[in-house]
Amino acid sequence: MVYAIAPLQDGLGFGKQVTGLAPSDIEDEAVRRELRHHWLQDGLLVFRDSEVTPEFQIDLSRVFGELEVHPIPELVTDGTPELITLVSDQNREGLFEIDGKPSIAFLPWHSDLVFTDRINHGGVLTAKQISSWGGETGFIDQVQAYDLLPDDLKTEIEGLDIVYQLCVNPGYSRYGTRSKVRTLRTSDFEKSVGPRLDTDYPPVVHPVVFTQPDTGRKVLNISPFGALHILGRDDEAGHALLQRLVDHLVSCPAYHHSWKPNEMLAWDNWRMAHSVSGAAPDEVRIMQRTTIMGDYGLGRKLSALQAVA
Ligand SMILES: O=C(O)CCC(=O)C(=O)O
Ligand SMILES: [Fe+2]
Repeated sequence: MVYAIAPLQDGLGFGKQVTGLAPSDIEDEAVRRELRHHWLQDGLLVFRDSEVTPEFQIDLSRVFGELEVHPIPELVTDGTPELITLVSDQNREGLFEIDGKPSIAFLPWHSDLVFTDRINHGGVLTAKQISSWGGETGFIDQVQAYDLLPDDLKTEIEGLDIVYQLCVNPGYSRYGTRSKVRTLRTSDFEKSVGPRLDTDYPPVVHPVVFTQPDTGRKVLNISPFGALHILGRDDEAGHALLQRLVDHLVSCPAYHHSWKPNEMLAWDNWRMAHSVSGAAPDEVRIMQRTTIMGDYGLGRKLSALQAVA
């Protein structure tokens, strides 16, 4: 079977689906170039009807760049450091009530590694165990979000930065979600990582707007989950502005991926905000992801800025 590339969804404005890609296809440099082109141009690639194995997932990830080991050791997979494993299991990980409904897996809109000063360029995600309901992975295009901003906001946010810190519970993030989140069971992740947040994951700063090096397009570079405040504007007006930007971002066109077997998702993390909807609490959902290295060069540690000031 020859693989095929098509738009992901009519009228969406981002994303491609790639059907029937085989491991042998990515030995060809022309295929690798084509995939890289769409990854950068379209932001999100949905691979369907591929024979998914960890080896193929890792080899496919290397089409887009070198891989790095994720900076949170709790997530790194034993024996396969190229992969993180994200387990949602109410007996080990968090159980939440989202707007009154018990759920696992819920993750607010975010960019990966925004809590470090070097945001990775992307990831390739697979589902090891799928939920019978929920657990959809959502995507919003931040290039489109920038283009859709009113002109006055485009002017107002030029040159602004946002302070971020790793957030270990969706209910703690001021800008994570408008849903009402109640923790029914504290996750093992929160218990393990929470106490060493300030030592291992101190606050960092990223610009609100960044220009994609490969295309010259501007990106509304906001990760609601983990955002603390606009740098130097931790006041009512600053929070109102950030809330307005977050409200705009999450109202932009979104794609919600409902997982089936033999699928992989690849996204450009410098441009695609993503989220996970709450899933069936009495089941176990397991995902695995690679972390594709890169540095857009604009992140800084807050302590470094304060030392200069
Ligand atoms: O579990 C998912 O569907 C996505 C989790 C996520 O945010 C990620 O892999 O970066
Ligand atoms: Fe993520």
